[in-house]
Amino acid sequence: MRRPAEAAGPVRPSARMPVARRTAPLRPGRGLRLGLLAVSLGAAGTLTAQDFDGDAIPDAIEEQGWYVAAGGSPQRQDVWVECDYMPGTVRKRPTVRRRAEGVFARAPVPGGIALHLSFDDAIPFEAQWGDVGTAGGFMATFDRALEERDRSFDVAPFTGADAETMRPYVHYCVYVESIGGGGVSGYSFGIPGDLFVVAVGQYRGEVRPGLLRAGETGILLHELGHNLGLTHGGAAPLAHSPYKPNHLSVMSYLYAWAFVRLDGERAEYFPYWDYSRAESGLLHEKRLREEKGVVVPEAVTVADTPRGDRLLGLFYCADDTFRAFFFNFRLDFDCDGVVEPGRVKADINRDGARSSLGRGQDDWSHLIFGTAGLGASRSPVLLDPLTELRRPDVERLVRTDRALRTTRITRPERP
Ligand SMILES: [Ca+2]
Ligand SMILES: [Ca+2]
Ligand SMILES: [Ca+2]
Ligand SMILES: [Ca+2]
Ligand SMILES: [Zn+2]
Repeated sequence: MRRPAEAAGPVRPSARMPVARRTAPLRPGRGLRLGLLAVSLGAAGTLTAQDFDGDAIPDAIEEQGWYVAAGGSPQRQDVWVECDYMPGTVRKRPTVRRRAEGVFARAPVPGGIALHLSFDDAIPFEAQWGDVGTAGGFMATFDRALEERDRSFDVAPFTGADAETMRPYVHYCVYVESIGGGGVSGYSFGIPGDLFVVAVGQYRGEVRPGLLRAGETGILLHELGHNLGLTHGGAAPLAHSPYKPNHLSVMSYLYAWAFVRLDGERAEYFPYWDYSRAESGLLHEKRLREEKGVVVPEAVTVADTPRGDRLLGLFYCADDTFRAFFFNFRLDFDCDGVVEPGRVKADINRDGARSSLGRGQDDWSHLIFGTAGLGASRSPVLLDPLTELRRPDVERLVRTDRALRTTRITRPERP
C-alpha cells in the first residue's frame, strides 16, 4: 500500500536526532535500563523527552492508550518490526513470529524484551531482487529497498495518525526470493539501522526443509541484530569476523541459521537462536590450547528449552569444513587428529591470518535501540556487502548438517 502523506505526530524527531543513553536502575533491585532521549525540535531548541525503559521510544508515546492497546509498554523495551514478503519465501509466518518473539522474550533483562513482529502485505514475486555483488549494484539494491519501503511500509500494526507517530520507531523488512550477487541470504542496510532483507527462499531444495524453515527465523534475527547495532564478531578485535567460535550468537555465521545440540549420540541443528548472553574466554590463534578447548561460562552451553538442550559449538577447519565440538572440553583446533599438550597454531576464523580473536561479547548488553531517523532514514550503509552470509557459507552449513546427522558422537567425560 502507498504510504499516506507526511503528517506531524505528537513527537517528530529530526533526521539528525541525537540520542543520549545511560544506564541506571529503574528502582532498587530491578536493574532495568533508563534512557534519556534528546529530541531536537530545530529552531524551537532542544527539549528532553523521557524514555523510562531505554528503548528510544519516548514515554510521551508509550503512555498513550493506543500504544498500550497494541501491546507496547513504557516500562518494558519494545522492538517493532513490519515485514512484507514475496509469496512462498516465508511459509509459516506465525511460527517465525512466535520463534523470533520468543528469543527476545528470553532476553536477560527483567521481563525480557517485547519484539512485535508483524507480517503484513504480500508483494509481487520476483526471482531475483537487487544485486549486491558489485558496488554500483549494491547502491541500486539499497535504493530498491527504500522504494519498497516507500511503497509498502504501513507501520503495522498501527493505523492512521498513530502509524505516522510510530513511523520513526518501526523497523521495515522484506522477505525476497533472492538477492543477486553470490547467494546472499539476507542483508541489513545499517549497523545500527532500520531496514533489512531476508532472502533464504533461494535455498529451497538445497537445504533440507526443517533447516530452511529455521533460516527463515535465524536470518531475520541476524539482520535485525545488525539493525540493533550488533556485528558478526562482537567485541574488538575483529568485531566483524563472522567465524568466532566463542561468540555464541545468531550474529556469527556459525550460529546464524540455527544452533547445534547434542541429541543422544547425534548432533543436529535445531530451531533455536540467541544473541550471546555472556563474555567468553579469550582465543589466540597462535596460542590455542587443545587440552582446554573453547572456554565459555557453563550456563550458556545449556539452551533455554524445556529439556535444557546441550549446545555444541562449531569451528572452522583448514579443510573448509565446520566441525562440532563440546565447549569447555579438549578440542583438536588444528585438525591434525591429535589433541596436543601445550599450544598449537591454526586459523580458526577463516581470515587467512593467525591472530587474537579476543573474547566473545555479551551481545544482549550491547543492543542499540533506535537511531537517528529510524523509519525515515536514507542512511549510509555500514555493512560491507562482500562479507554478508553467502552461498559458500550456506554450502558449508549443508555439509555440516549432513556430517552431523551421519556421525555418532561419544559424549566425553567431563575433565
Ligand atoms: Ca521508551
Ligand atoms: Ca517500551
Ligand atoms: Ca591437534
Ligand atoms: Ca584467523
Ligand atoms: Zn550479517
